[in-house]
Amino acid sequence: MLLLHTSDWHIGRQFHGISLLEDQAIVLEQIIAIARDRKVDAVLVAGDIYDRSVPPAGAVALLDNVFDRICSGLEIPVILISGNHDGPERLSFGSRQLAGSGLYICGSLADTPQPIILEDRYGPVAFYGIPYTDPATVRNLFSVAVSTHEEALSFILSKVKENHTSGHRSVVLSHVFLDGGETSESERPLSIGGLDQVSADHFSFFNYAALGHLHGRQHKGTQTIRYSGSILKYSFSEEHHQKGITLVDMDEKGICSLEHVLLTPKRDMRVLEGTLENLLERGKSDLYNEDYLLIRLTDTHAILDIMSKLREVYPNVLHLERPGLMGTGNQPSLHRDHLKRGEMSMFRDFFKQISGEELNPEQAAIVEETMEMIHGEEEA
Ligand SMILES: [Mn+2]
Repeated sequence: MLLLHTSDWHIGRQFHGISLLEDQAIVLEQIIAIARDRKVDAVLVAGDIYDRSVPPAGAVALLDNVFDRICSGLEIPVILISGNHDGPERLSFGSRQLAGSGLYICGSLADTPQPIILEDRYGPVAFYGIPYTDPATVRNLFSVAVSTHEEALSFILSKVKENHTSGHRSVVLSHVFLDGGETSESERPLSIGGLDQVSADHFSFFNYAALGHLHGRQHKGTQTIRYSGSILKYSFSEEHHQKGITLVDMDEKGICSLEHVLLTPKRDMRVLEGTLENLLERGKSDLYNEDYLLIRLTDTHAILDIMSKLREVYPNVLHLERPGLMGTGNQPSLHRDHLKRGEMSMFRDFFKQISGEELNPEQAAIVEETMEMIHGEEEA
């Protein structure tokens, strides 16, 4: 049986005020093509389908189209669980009806986890979709004393294991933070205070664990306890990630061989560093000038209207850092005296850019006097 494992779609996400819907549609189109070309038997989406519990209309329309193309168009079943960004009840709408047409939505936690059974030529494979849940929900639903994610997961999986028909191959979908997992800046913590991590050992019962939550592709414990990673970079900290999906080929005995297939975004996310002059020059011949950029400007003097200058060559500059601004290299100091020393030279730069001339001694004296007056008032 060939499975396509993906997670963390975050459809409808905004990044620095820009909608990523078009970028998401492009990589989802690639996922549909992989499912078709590789003739996969099921598509597994391990949570964070949407970016918010109440997603924008465009995000719902995109997801509806993607599932229609996979389930009806290609006749490939889809199994998905909710993540910590999803609203479980809304995501579950119509799920009992949809299961009949091959769209299996595990949105809310059920009291008895029932497997979804898919068959290949060797027999049945049991899929267990565990929607994201917090300890309080498990405590209330089952009247059981659990206070950490570890205890909650352990309890739920013990029920799964009780219900499992021995001899059946099995796959679990779960949206969790595994102990020692590598994080990025785009995951929202599952809880405050560090009681959100769970041990990878819980999943060794299954032939494959399709995990979601961490946005970097990785595995823990064994190769088959695995995060596929998100479909796009959702923070500049993921600059060096290679986003894609994982193909899982499961044999008669449940042994899995894995393959990572890369997705190609329309616009990549990159960090560029240099002086303004240098970057403007580079931008002219940069084939990927529409990428989403964080720019770290190393110039040490004040420059007017940097963003619009940069956007003439790099239209999607989203964030600007100026580590060299205060003349302290990479460590901008916010010390008050330092700021005072720096602001006179900043003013000289500013004046020169506006008037085209150097500040003369009389003008400089007026500016210095004014600044002292301002700081005197601040300190009074
Ligand atoms: Mn996520």
